[in-house]
Amino acid sequence: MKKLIPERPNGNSLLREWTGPQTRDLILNPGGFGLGKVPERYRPTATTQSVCGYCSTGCSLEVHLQEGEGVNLSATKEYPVNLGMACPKGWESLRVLEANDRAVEPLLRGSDGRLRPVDWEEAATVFCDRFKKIKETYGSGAMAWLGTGQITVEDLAFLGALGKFGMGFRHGDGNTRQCMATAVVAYKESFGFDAPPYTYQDFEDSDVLIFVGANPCIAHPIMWQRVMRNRNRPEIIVVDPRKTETAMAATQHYALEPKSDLVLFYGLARLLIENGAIDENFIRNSVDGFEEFAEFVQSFELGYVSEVTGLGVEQLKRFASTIAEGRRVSFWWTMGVNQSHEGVRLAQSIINLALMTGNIGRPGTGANSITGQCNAMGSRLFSNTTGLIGGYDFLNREHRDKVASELEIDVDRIPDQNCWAYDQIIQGIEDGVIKGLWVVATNSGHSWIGQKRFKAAVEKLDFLVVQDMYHSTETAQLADLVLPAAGWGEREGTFINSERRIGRTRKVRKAPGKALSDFNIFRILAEYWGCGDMFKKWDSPENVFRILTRLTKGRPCDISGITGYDMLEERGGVQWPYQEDNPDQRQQRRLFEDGRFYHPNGRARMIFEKPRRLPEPTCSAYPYVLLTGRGTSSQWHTQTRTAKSEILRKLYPKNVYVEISPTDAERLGVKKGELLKVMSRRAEILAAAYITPTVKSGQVFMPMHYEETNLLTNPSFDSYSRQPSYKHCAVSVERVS
Ligand SMILES: Nc1nc2c(c(=O)[nH]1)N[C@H]1C(S)=C(S)[C@@H](COP(=O)(O)OP(=O)(O)OC[C@H]3O[C@@H](n4cnc5c(=O)[nH]c(N)nc54)[C@H](O)[C@@H]3O)O[C@H]1N2
Ligand SMILES: Nc1nc2c(c(=O)[nH]1)N[C@H]1C(S)=C(S)[C@@H](COP(=O)(O)OP(=O)(O)OC[C@H]3O[C@@H](n4cnc5c(=O)[nH]c(N)nc54)[C@H](O)[C@@H]3O)O[C@H]1N2
Ligand code: SF4
Ligand SMILES: [Mo]
Repeated sequence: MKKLIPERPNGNSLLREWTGPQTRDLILNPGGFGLGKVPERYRPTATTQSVCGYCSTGCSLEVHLQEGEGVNLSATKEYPVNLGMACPKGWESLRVLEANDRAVEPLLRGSDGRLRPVDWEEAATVFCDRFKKIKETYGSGAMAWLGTGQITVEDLAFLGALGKFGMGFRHGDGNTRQCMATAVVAYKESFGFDAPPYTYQDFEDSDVLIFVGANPCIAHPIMWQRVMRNRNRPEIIVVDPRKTETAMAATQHYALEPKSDLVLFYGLARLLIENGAIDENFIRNSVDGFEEFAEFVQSFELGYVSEVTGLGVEQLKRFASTIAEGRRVSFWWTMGVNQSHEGVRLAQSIINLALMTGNIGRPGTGANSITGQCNAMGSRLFSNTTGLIGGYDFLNREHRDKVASELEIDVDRIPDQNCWAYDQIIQGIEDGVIKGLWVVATNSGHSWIGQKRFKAAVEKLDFLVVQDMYHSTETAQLADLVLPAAGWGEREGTFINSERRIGRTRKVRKAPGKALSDFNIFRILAEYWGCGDMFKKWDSPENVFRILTRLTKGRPCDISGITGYDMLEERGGVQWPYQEDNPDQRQQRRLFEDGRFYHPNGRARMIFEKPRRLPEPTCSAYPYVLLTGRGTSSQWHTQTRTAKSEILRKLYPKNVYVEISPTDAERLGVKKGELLKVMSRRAEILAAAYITPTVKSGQVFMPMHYEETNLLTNPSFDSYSRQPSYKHCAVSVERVS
């Protein structure tokens, strides 16, 4: 395979294997054959590359083939993302395809209430008949889908175009609402387009890295390895109520009160302005709204900020002076920010800090939202849910015309309104407005905030279709029709990672039984629906990819210069933008190098607002804050995949646990491993006590990987992005005596 990996500007070849400090347990192959003798039957005869299908880091994996079939994996050394590293989930990607609860044929619920196998013809006929009946009876506003950031760009585009333009679904959203909606809205308002500006090289080039509500040691382990390669002896600051693995590795940890971040960042902004630590030139040339912002933050005096955040005045001063003294300061945020009742303004308060200190558009800087799933970025641009496919706007007539002409469809098929968000879809089901729901590659019955409500709501549907790799998921169990899908490694396409890099993922296995790739499922359904003609050119993932590249022409995410999959492979992936005319050929590119943003006047905007009250503060009946998030680097979300690897299962606790501080444990008289009753206003669950000083007194932490967690969480949302605030609700904790 031809490889073209250019030298980095500093002369270090990306081809050179890295030998610096590393978290060995994260990057060693924990059970593959890399360390021992390779059994005969697994000796590879060829090797190919494929981007990993879990997290948004987007590592490239070397898939070793025997007679065309993937039998083992290692990490690609030459890929600019992971440079020869992978985490346990990546290493175990092939094993989870072999599980015995794979969905191997379509399943239809009969009048006896049981799911029975049917063939694809019957499944497709039932799908179309039932949805068409709903449409005829109640109108297209009664149909919705929930998609994902875990299928390919081509699949997402197909689902979105088929759903809205072909079948006339009015509503479609996805699990990226649970994850990235806040960053999307924040960037759009501040920069004029949803545009994370960085490249992973920035992890290595910074001299100050600030992680807010992010735990990359667990959630993005290979991004963290890139931080470990930084040779500037950087200050690493972590802002997280818990002393996470990342906080332990940091040089400064600010364990603020949960959800006090907005006050903290306004307070820091005030300090920086007061100390003259701002970049006046940059502000003058590139930023709108600074004067108003400077006035607004005046009221965030040190004493007040200290009281709200629980951080000492000296700590606050040290934090501010670290930013002021840094030459290349990068700000990174993930779910501790996005999943908040005021997430959008919080993300923008981080963006404001980067803008006013001129820490954007230069190496090692940026206001950088880290995405979650392998293709969350693809979902943002191409899912045709929140935004019109290709980075366009449903409300803009010119945009609709352009998309219609590029896709060769009648413009009247393109809605001129935005559709409902995830929570509104569920509300719509509760209200009896939505009657048919199609769930693709997400497990809402486990992951949705206030899970009980979701499960009760779907009982009201006339028709629930679940398209998944496994028939055993919490959501598939509720379905009227289960469509068996191929998983990672069983289909072709592309993912877009956190640094906007488009990479190829490949078919190296045949899907089991009658399972089909999502792409082929969409093709079949289009035919049976009677809109196959609209998609006659959508006959292979690569052809769809080419259609999409043309569609983006002229947008900030313009990738019209990418000629096809070969180009992605030859270059170690390509970051957007990559225009047809005179594209920037560098392999590592960041946005805003010229200080120009995407608003019509080319300037960025500082946006701010008074902090809001907590939706559910603690009280005497529910005195603890429940924090939730990722538990280990070996667990993925609702565990439909990772629980199927024997090796991964050894790396994390089987049953649900709750992390509690030694102080609270002692007060309650709780011993390690003892069962605790955790109650919120919505539910009561049992979880084993895990006593640890990493959580503070008055707080408890539960990983999201166990079904119980979202029985407790409180369905509250950011009002601009409608992203759920998963990381804060009030609970009580008791011994089970
Ligand atoms: N192993 C593994 N990796 C994953 C995933 C997985 O399931 N497993 N999922 C992927 C996905 S989709 C995503 S979105 C990412 C998520 O990646 P992260 O966001 O890094 O992970 P989380 O653990 O959800 O949340 C990060 C931190 O936010 C903190 N936090 C909670 N409340 C607050 C607050 O009020 N303020 C601040 N500053 N911090 C707070 C939590 O204590 C937690 O440590 O991970 C991706 N990577
Ligand atoms: N309490 C709490 N809850 C949370 C969070 C939190 O921090 N705390 N985080 C939220 C976040 S950030 C996220 S992203 C969500 C994730 O929530 P989900 O999206 O519900 O989680 P997954 O387990 O990844 O579900 C993906 C589903 O798709 C299936 N699947 C995998 N690959 C394919 C494929 O190629 N095709 C098809 N058709 N199916 C496939 C899997 O088997 C699985 O059932 O959870 C959210 N929920
Ligand atoms: S860090 Fe993410 S992309 Fe890389 S191997 Fe692990 S799960 Fe896959
Ligand atoms: Mo996510």
